[in-house]
Amino acid sequence: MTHALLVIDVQNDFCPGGALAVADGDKIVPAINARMTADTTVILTQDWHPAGHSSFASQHPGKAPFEVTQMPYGPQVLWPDHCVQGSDGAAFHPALAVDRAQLILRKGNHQAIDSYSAFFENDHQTPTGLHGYLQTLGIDRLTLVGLATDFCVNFSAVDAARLGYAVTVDTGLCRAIDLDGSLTQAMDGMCAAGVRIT
Ligand code: VGL
Ligand code: ZN
Repeated sequence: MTHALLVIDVQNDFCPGGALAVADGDKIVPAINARMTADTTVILTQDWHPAGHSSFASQHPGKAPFEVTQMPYGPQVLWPDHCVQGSDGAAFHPALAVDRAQLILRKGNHQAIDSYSAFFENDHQTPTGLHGYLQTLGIDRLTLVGLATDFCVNFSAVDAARLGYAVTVDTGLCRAIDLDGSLTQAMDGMCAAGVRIT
């Protein structure tokens, strides 16, 4: 088996009613479940922050959610508190077929650094371990779906392409935050990295 379906961050906080709700984030769940065919290796990622994480605007006096600040590793969008470890918001959407997953990869668990990508934290250096896992299994083709198109899906897809995987992002099974043109920028970046967009 050389292909895996990588389902990014389909969690309550990214769905309507959640702390960092993505419009229609919940609408993609049935179609994602349908893509988990019997012959597909399914990997889920889960945004998983400690309380008071450095990506939260609440930790930066004078800053509001969705403003950008400078971190030691580069610019960082500041978010509402979201996906706090063990909270309901961090749980997967209740309709997601979690039992089909072979691996659940948690990311963003280090206090001082955010991690959009499933492969590297936002310093683009600290690995999550996913590359080693996929290599060990001989997986070389990835299909990415989930939330949000312009952040965690985008960063994961670009990193995967750079690591040499054949990457497809199925945008019908993704939804975006779209902050100040971030979706257009993400699409351009993914195309430039050689990601196939369907
Ligand atoms: C995400 C912002 C902050 C995502 C995670 O899953 O796209 N976006 N944390
Ligand atoms: Zn996050």
